[in-house]
Amino acid sequence: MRLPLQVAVGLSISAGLWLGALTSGPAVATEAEAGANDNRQSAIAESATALTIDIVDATWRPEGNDGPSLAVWAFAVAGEAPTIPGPLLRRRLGAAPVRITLVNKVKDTIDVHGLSAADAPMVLAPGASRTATLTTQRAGNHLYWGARHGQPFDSREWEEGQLTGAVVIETPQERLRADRVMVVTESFRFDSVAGREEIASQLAVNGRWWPHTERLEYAANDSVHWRFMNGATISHPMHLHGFYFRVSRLGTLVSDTAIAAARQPLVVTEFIPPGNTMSLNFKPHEPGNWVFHCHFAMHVNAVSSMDSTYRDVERGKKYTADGRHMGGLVMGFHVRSSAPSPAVPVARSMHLVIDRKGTPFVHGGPGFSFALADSGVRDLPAAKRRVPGPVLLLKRGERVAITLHNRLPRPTSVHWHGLEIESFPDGVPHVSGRDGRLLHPVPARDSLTVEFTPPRSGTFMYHSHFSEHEQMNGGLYGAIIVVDDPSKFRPSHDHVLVVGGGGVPDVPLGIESPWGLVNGRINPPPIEMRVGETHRLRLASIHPDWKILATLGSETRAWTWRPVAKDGAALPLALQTPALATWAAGPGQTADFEVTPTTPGDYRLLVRGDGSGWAVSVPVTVSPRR
Ligand SMILES: [Cu+2]
Repeated sequence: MRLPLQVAVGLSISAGLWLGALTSGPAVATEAEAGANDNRQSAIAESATALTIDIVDATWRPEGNDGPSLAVWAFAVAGEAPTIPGPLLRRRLGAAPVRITLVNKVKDTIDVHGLSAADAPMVLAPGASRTATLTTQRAGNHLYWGARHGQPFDSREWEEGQLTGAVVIETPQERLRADRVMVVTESFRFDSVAGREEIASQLAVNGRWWPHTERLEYAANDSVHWRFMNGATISHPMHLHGFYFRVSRLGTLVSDTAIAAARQPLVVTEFIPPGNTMSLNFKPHEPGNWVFHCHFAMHVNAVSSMDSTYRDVERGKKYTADGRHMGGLVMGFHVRSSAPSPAVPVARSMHLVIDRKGTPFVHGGPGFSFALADSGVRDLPAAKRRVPGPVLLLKRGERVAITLHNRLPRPTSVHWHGLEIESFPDGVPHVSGRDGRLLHPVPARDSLTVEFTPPRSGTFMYHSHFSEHEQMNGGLYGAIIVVDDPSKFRPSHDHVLVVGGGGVPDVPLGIESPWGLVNGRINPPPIEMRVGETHRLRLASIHPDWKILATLGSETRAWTWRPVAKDGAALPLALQTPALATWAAGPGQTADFEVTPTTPGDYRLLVRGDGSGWAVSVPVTVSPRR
């Protein structure tokens, strides 16, 4: 049996010191310490036409020298230390092809994919070497990866999870602008803990686990270009705080497609399946500290770490305010500016009480709730303490001060998801803020007032950004609707549907909640529509564990609707074309659709967690024309 987790004892190695000596000598090397690869430097020199890469046993410390030391396989440029992810293979479009020789120095037969134009992988028996030609005729991003012989990409488990590297073929235009390449990797297996099978996982971005990931630095209004590659066997809905981004390329393991500018929506979350890639661009106009992270709660907490101390905290659902409430698939960046934040007068004050849910969930168990109160702190009746939180109807351009009254016996924090606001109120404890003034969690039975001005009308969300797997499954989520004129908001024709968690599950670590709700219900009341009248559906996907699939229509036939907005921003006109009424979304995404029913009758909006076993059917009743 393999022992993937090895704790190094009495061995002190500087993370910056690469042990080149270990890679020379015998064909089967001793374990070398893998360095984190920040993907700034191509492993292929400009004039080179050949490169040799070894597959080696390695130890890896994604959480720095004090964190666990993991035994994995890794790629290494011959004569150098291995890196995680593997060496960046970056070339100019049309540059001379490169002969890549792979040498297998581990004891298993390894298939390597993604380096050769041939359909078949390079099969490397122990000690064997193979050569492929990396061509540069097509621009884009893709992964090269290794696996035990015969294993597909998404069955890779522990050792081979880190046999992953990026191939970038850049266009002349792309070459002129600085960009960053981020590669997500994961080692994965099942562990038996106290008789329960739980998932053991180590996630990383460029070889590091938050808070050890690199902090990027930008000036306000820099043009930011990232290439994001998902080398894990699981999907990641990647969410950017504070700013919209545009996706200019989307790729898979075998292809990459540029997206025309007219078809690039503004988004705050993009769902990236295993093996897929994207190029994204944005201009961070607002100074301060920000994060770009996966919106699956378990990918940003201790479930994604092999640090046993931290995992034990997660098992016990115990949280501290020491900043380790968040870990894993998170990149942080800082936007600097010498301009002070302008003081803007507050036009409206709101009081949001955070308390226990008034009644247990239908499926069992207690929860948490948001509720609006007229003023000040108060104990609200059970009937007001519901899930999801109330729709916060805000006016575009109007500064609002929201006082969070935390009545829970534990800290919390609230993120205003999708709103382009200042850093401090953004809600990430110990991170949000600027110039040394950092946001902290709202302590138990304490309060905090944040203020911001929503600059754009649309559909947004608010949710806990602290201990999210527990607090978001427990009910701390809701919708924000920003409109130009709140007096003209018509709930009769403007329907808000929030898909979220339905209770904190008692499941083994790494196992998703079995419950999902629409507007807090497993049996929501009907949406009333009328033939010939246009209704707007505002769908918000905020279940911390599940991608959702929604379909509007009859049992056998989906309607046609018109997508009008994504993540709160109006879609480009080229994308506002009638489409089959289906929506697939990871957590952290919203979408607005317009629909004009043509035939009276009983229909439904069916919402299910993809692969989850739960589904909620929202009845849709269409009355005849007035
Ligand atoms: Cu994720």
